[in-house]
Amino acid sequence: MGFRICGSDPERRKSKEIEKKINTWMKDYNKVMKMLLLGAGESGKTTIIKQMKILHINGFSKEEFAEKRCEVRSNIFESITTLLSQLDKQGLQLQISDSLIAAEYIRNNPPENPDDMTQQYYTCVQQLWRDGSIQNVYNMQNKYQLIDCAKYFLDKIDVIRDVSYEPSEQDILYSRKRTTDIQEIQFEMKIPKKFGGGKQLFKLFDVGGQRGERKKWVQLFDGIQVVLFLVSASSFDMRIAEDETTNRFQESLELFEFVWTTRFLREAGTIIFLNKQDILKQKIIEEKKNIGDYFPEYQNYKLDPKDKDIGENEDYLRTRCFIRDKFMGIAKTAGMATGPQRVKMAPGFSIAVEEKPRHCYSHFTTATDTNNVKLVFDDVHSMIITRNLSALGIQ
Ligand SMILES: Nc1nc2c(ncn2[C@@H]2O[C@H](COP(=O)(O)OP(=O)(O)O)[C@@H](O)[C@H]2O)c(=O)[nH]1
Ligand SMILES: [Mg+2]
Repeated sequence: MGFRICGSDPERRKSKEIEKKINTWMKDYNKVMKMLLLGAGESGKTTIIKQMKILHINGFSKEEFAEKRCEVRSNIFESITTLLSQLDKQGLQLQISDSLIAAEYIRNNPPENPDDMTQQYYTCVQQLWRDGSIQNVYNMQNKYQLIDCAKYFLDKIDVIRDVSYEPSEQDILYSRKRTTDIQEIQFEMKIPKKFGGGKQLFKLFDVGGQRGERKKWVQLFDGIQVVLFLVSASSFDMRIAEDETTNRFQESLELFEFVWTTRFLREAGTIIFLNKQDILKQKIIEEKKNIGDYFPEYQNYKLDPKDKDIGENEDYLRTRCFIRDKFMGIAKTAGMATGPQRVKMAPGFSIAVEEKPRHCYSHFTTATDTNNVKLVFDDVHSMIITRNLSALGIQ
């Protein structure tokens, strides 16, 4: 990458200095960009890792396909057993007589291994999934914990029950397995020509999001340049799996406040992915859910004219912008009111340094949609480059 700046002597000296700065920066920049995915459980972190594998690495290996096949089948097992146990808890009864036999079979024959589910087991799952009461329980899912992909896989049983079933990329993106360790992937992205061309190396870290996993986060904070904070924007009417009383959206707001204010991540750029927009849209438009029932301040929230989008449902737009602004509100206030910070220069000698205002970026995302993630990630990449250049006073 080369920047040529011409002019008179003092200008030339200044431009030399800038060029030196750029070269130093480019050296670091060329090394590796360390990014960390953070967010509550089930917000979509691991799905982003999968998308990066599809977009920037050669997709999934044979072993991964086999592992995901097992994961998909285990998701079917988990979904149907959850729905059945909730049937009793919600005081409902199966509507079709064949369903009673199917329920008995499912209860008495749990597979030892998800890949060992018998054809009869699949037939019973299908029978139950057709039953109106199971559908009713499914529609009450904010009252208990059901994985987001339940419907996606239960609708696909005919394909998944086949002995030669191979999961598609879409199936892999929808499959759910709780992350309990730290995963790291490395990939390259082309630097757009307008920024000088070449390649940028990324390291992306994924962690478990549930409460018990969060103590492992801090060990990764050192040297992180960008935090991608994932929010499950559709979860405003749900409670967290850990204690079944805390609202998921509230939990996410509090977690963001911690991430935004921790001194270990002060130097990192922060980008919020307001994820699961597809589910949010469906909840608002088709299921007519109202975020105001959970967050009363929504009633007074006005959609800014710049956020209007012709052709898009206004209730959905208002809800997603309300969610965004709750996070932006934290970014604007939390951790910024501390005034000048004292920085220790030598024993007994410190100076006051005015804190730079930090900017938090956000995107509306659907992590299961590869095209959407590609566009968002290209944008994130350009933003990182521009941010770094502007920190050097060049843009
Ligand atoms: N429909 C839909 N499902 C999503 C989206 N993002 C993630 N999921 C699903 O939500 C579940 C949890 O996602 P995961 O990436 O494991 O969350 P993590 O706990 O933050 O790593 C998985 O079944 C994903 O397929 C999204 O934008 N839309
Ligand atoms: Mg995960």
